[in-house]
Amino acid sequence: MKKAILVTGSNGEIGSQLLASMQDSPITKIALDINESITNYDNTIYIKDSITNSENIKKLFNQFKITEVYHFAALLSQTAMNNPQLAKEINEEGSKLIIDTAFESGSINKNFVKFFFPSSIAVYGPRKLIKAKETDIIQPTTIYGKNKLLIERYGTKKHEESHQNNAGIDFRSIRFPGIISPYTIPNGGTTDFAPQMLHAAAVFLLKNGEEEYECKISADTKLPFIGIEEAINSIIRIMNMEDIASQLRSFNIQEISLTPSQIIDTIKKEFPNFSIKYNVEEKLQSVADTWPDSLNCEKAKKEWDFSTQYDHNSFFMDYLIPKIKKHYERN
Ligand code: AKB
Repeated sequence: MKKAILVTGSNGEIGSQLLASMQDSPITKIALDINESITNYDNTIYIKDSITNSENIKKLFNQFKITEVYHFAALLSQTAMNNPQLAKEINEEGSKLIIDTAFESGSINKNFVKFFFPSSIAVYGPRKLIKAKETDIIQPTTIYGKNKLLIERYGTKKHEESHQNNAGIDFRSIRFPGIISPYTIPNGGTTDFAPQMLHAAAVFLLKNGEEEYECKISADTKLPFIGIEEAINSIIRIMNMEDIASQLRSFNIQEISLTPSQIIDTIKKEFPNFSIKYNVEEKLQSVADTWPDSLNCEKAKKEWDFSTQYDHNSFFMDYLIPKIKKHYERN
């Protein structure tokens, strides 16, 4: 049976960047997404389907010896809030189906399928924590946060069962903060304001776009963020570890914590005529007020060598702004 890596949500912000990072690898990638593929890489089989299609998911694991799963298919926080039943189907039932099928495949083949699950800072709440630890009290207030916490716990339980049986899955997870990519503009998330502001400023300057961005989160709301490159590097690093001898399976990472006012102050250094107006939306603000303003990343540093390289200024001046300018000059 041919070895393969399964990437669900392969058209999404993280999935598409991970697939791009693997494009030169000779191993077969199976790129599964509900939408038509946006790329055409070698050694990649594109499948347009839902992760809830159990017959086809099981068929994939029977046709290929899937050694690694990167499971990104999900509804983000705001989309989940507006579609709670669909969020339960995709974020919970769909994720359990992928985990169970990987577990069965590993058990039959008497090996461990490495399983990556992107969790989120949404698992925290109801108070806004500072330097939140993985072991802090977590009572998520959003559908999305509850979905993510349930799958963290389910994956950890199947991981423990696998290691008792010496076959099944090796579950690894990162609690992602907001992600800022110079290449894509997310929607449906609570932290989207940060990348949206940056892209709006670049489009205003380079493509005669709107000179003002409407920010729906209050100016002083601090949240943790990470650049897409470090997010992908961290996924690769945690999955390349031969073993992670830790009962903890979901780890905090971040590069920087930012408020909308800090972002605009930094952006204006490069895009001086760009401005934002605040029109706070309660349903976004009420979520942001329950998510931590920063994360303690010591466990990730200790267990799988997570590291960061930027401070507030260099995150923008040395990384985001040069890359976003090149992105819009090219496109
Ligand atoms: C969201 O805002 O929903 C996501 C997340 C932090 O999980 N970006």
